[in-house]
Amino acid sequence: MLELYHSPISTCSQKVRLCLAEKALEWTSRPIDFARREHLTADYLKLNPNGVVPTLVHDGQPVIDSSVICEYLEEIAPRSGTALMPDDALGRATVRAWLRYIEEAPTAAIRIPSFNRLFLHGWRSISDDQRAAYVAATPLRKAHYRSFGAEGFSSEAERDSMERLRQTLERIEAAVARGPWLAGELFSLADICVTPTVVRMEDLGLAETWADLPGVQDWYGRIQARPSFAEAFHAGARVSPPTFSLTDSPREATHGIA
Ligand SMILES: N[C@@H](CCC(=O)N[C@@H](CS)C(=O)NCC(=O)O)C(=O)O
Repeated sequence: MLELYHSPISTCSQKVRLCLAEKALEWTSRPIDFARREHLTADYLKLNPNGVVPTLVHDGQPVIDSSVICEYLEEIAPRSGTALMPDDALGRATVRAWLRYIEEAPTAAIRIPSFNRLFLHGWRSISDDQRAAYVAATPLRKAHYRSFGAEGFSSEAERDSMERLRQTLERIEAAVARGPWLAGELFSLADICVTPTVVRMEDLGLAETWADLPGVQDWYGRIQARPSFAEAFHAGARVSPPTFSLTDSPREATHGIA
């Protein structure tokens, strides 16, 4: 039995939902409501001490970290649905190198424009004490929320993020020219794990970043045409800034953390 603790708009959750759909695996949804701080309860922290989503629970055993979960799903069900890892060691190393890069560069970078454009209003509308309480409660993201502050991330941080996101797109462009997928002939976990970042860029109005990259456009079109895309990005999983109006209550306004 597979259970996924996740949130619709969380990019890390979207990676795992794409993977589950490609692997054609049955799973039970355990939605986590950030606004209710369900990711920071004692019970959830027992499953995931980092206080983040997603968490997969397989026959009662938790598996954390989205890329690790994706590799795990491929390992437990190699012959179910789409094969997402190459057969040869070099091919698998290529995919894993992409996964490390995706975590270090685009997945971290997209948080800056996401937070500034989607969550700043909500974060600002709560009191200093409430913000401090959140920082105290989050096991993994204290520094992140401290630098978010009440003013959001700086323009330098935005610039650095856009530089890393552009680099990612240029690497995709180069890879799919040889491809047709990131790691070669096989659609793999590398394609899956970078997709939510590209979707989020589009949702934030940043699609111009790949206007001069035809290979990225073609690759993204092929990804969107896969049935897994509609499953993972179901209704309510896409965002459009501003997500929250000025009349939202702080509770609603802090709903999405992704
Ligand atoms: N390395 C983790 C990161 C997970 C992560 O950052 N999740 C975000 C949503 S995409 C989260 O739960 N954030 C909670 C918070 O910011 O307090 C993974 O890939 O699973």
